[in-house]
Amino acid sequence: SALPKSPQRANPNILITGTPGTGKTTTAEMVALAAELKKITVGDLVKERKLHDGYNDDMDTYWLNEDKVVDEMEAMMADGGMCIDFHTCGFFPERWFDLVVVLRADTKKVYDRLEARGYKQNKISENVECEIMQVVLDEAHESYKPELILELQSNTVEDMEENVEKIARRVDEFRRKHAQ
Ligand code: DAT
Repeated sequence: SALPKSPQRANPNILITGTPGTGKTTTAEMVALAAELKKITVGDLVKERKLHDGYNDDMDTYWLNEDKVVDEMEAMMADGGMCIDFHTCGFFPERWFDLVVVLRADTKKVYDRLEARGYKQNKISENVECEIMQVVLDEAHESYKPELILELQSNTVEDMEENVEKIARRVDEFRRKHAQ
């Protein structure tokens, strides 16, 4: 099987990453339901528990405090069974994850989804460029072993359904492999 052995947990931890607008939150919700995992949207956690160093008005986003995020999440990740989503992935400890999904979408899809979300023009442009330059995919490859990474297209509802099935199968595979 493609998943490496992590004998310390019976349930896998999954990271769903990608440029904003690629469908992380929606996909993570569906995966959590389909595979009975607990979901954390890291962006919400950052806001709720103030794991940031204030607000960046230019970019309409919080200045992430990576150390605070890792400290806060360490205990949550220890037992496995978590499905988390975030738009950046390089600062998480590699040992946390059994699967790292990088969602990709066409430029126009990213643009339209972020415009519909009411993002400012500079924030839309930055994210569209990030997707074109495959910044998150490169970051994933710098931070995680290749066999952990699954790059998936997320342009249509059919893509999303297929992606959820694919990820749920990997969860099943992991559970079978790590069953006592
Ligand atoms: P993210 O968490 O990556 O920012 P999201 O899950 O909030 O993305 O999705 C942004 C919007 O785009 C939301 O209205 C759902 C829609 N969307 C995402 N992925 C899609 C897909 N594969 N097909 C159709 N719509 C999608």
